[in-house]
Amino acid sequence: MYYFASDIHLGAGDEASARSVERRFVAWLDAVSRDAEAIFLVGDIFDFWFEYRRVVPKGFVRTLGKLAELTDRGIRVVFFTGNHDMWVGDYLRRECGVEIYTSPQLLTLCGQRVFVAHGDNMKIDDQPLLRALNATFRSRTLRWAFSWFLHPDLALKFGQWWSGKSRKSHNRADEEARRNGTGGGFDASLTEPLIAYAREYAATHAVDHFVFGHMHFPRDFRDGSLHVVHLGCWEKDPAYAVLNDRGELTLKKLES
Ligand SMILES: [Mn+2]
Repeated sequence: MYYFASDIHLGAGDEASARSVERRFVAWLDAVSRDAEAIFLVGDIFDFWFEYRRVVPKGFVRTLGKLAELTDRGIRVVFFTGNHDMWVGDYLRRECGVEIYTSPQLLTLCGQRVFVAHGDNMKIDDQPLLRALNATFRSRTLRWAFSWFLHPDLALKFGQWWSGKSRKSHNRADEEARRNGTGGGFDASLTEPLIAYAREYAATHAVDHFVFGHMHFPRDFRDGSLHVVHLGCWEKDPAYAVLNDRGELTLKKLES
């Protein structure tokens, strides 16, 4: 069996809620490890991660320990970077044994062609500000400057503030929209650009399933031969996907 989860946003919110999300995630890792050949973590596992050559962020010990235990047992853990944790270095690979991808991948699993991507930086041609921000955050020079000239406490403080700010503004938009009865800020329409991306990609490539994170809205979309699964955000709508030996990919919600 192959499992997929994204947007755990470990470390987000106050200490108590961050800890409860982490416990839940670790319990899930434990549960699926019984029959998992591989576990795919599809981005934004950490709400903020920035790694120096010899310094990593405090916290997350339950998660890191569990990941190390799983890979020691021979279970593959594949980590895709998201927009909140794109700045991983070699620590997770060396210490926890995870494989790291920084770009979308088309994989063959159980005889199925599965396209896996976090989903940020796709279909954003009409959003120049977001494109500029993405380019800035992906800049190697900036990352290098950050890690040589910025004290880790300051870098982490800035990063946590930035991550919290973007999450809060999303949540606020969501609440306002719900109050005004105009639907949620997080709703199915958010997933449309990635479905459009998948449709275009599938026109020129053989793909059986697409798996995306990022949109914080769990959705299992089928249209003819197009199958797109959007994973949920664990703070709000914890969900995961599983690919079984018959090649069927299913979205499952976690009971709260
Ligand atoms: Mn996210």
